[in-house]
Amino acid sequence: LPIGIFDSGIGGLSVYKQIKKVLPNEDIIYFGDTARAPYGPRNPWQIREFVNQMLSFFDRCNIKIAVSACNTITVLGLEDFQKNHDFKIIGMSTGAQQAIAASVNKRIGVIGTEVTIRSGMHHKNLLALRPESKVYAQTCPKFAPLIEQGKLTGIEIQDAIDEYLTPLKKEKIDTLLLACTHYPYISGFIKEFMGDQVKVIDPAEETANQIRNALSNAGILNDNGKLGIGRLYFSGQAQQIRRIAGNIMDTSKCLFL
Ligand code: DGN
Repeated sequence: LPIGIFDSGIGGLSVYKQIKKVLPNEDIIYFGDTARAPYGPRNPWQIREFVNQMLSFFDRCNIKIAVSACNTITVLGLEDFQKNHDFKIIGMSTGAQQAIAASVNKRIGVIGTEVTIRSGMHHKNLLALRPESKVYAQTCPKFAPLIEQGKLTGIEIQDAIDEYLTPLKKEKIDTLLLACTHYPYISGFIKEFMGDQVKVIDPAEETANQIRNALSNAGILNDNGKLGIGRLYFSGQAQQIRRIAGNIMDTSKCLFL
């Protein structure tokens, strides 16, 4: 059975890539709700309704595990969703452990959507691991919509980076946690802006390892040596998304549906 990955849009493809690296033999079904992205500014009740719709799609697909490749969904709490489904639902890792390990001056930045930052989840997790840390959280509402439009370079994204990251630079953070799965696509520019002394953490690597462990513990890991197939579904702008996806990942083993 395949792994089901879902996100508000194309952000989760950055998680897809990491999962593919760790679990190359697994088949994957990806659902991106591009017709209704971004979720960041939406009401939590509405996001919950959309997530229930995506999960009932996965019920019909017969998957073995679902991955919420979206922080905005994960911070709402996955326990309620879990009740109605047979497959396990794994959310985005917070990356807190990695960030704490990376930070020397104990000044850590977190960037994400409005819902994610408002939830305070990353903040709490970081402080739980090292209470004397200083955590600087920043919402970046322009990032995900620009990325969804394929604007990964250019003046608009540069201006947004300047606007959101200047305050974090002033706080002299030495570690920056990407708490949104869209941001790895612009991590090159983020690193360039923040400078070499700042370590940028993408929690997707940890998420992929968690999935491998969950599958292995349940005895449902696929290691037959055959490269898995990806089936990608998008609820809107399919043509444009297909082009953008082709720019950000190897889609040769993917079917767009
Ligand atoms: N990629 C999603 C996340 O990790 O939060 C959200 C993007 C969005 O819908 N704004």
